[in-house]
Amino acid sequence: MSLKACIYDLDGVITDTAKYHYKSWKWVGGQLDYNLTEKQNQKLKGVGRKESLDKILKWSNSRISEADKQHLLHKKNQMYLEFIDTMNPDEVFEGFKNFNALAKGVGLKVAVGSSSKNAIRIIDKLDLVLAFHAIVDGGMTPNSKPEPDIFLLAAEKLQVSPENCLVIEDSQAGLTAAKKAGMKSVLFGQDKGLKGAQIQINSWLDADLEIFKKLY
Ligand code: B16
Ligand code: MG
Repeated sequence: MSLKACIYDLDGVITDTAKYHYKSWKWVGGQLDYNLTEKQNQKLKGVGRKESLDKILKWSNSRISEADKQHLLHKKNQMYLEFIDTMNPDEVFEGFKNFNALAKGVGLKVAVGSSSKNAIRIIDKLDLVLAFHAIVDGGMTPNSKPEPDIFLLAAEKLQVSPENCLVIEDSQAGLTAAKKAGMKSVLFGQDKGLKGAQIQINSWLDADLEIFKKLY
């Protein structure tokens, strides 16, 4: 078996949008008279928008109508997009572009597999639209992470078998999705206690293609 493709998560792996999600979800919490903590926000990483609101409603013991849910989701996204529209290419994590160029240079396919329905807008703000062979976002599959749909569609678009794909992820939802897709994974970032990855790297400056290849 050999490594043929890298599938990158977006939020938390290519750039940091968690801080923008947090500010927007915190506003939603406020509407429910609930103080959402940063620790709870961590648990929303990689989780789809609707599913994230469901978690906040549960944590806050809130019961609201379907119409109010839709209203909060709409407002949250409007607020989030205002932050996204201020983003620029300097917000790409250091070392990512080098790693991606190296991977493509040795013939690997590369894709983004994100739960975010705003993924293409973010990738455009980062000026990375042409950096990938495929982009799969949360609007393209019936199920979001932790289900495997997003990564399986990315592999299909790349025409690479799942067992030859390596997922780079920062969230438990994403690592679980990779495992369910039959793909190996790298945990990106400094979080401890997440399960399912073969190895962990702190940043793109630690990413070593030779070590990734040895996983196969
Ligand atoms: P949106 P990823 C995920 O993106 C985020 O980590 C998660 O916090 C967010 O709720 C989800 O996208 C949905 O995002 O509201 O923009 O559709 O990490 O899978 O790239
Ligand atoms: Mg992520």
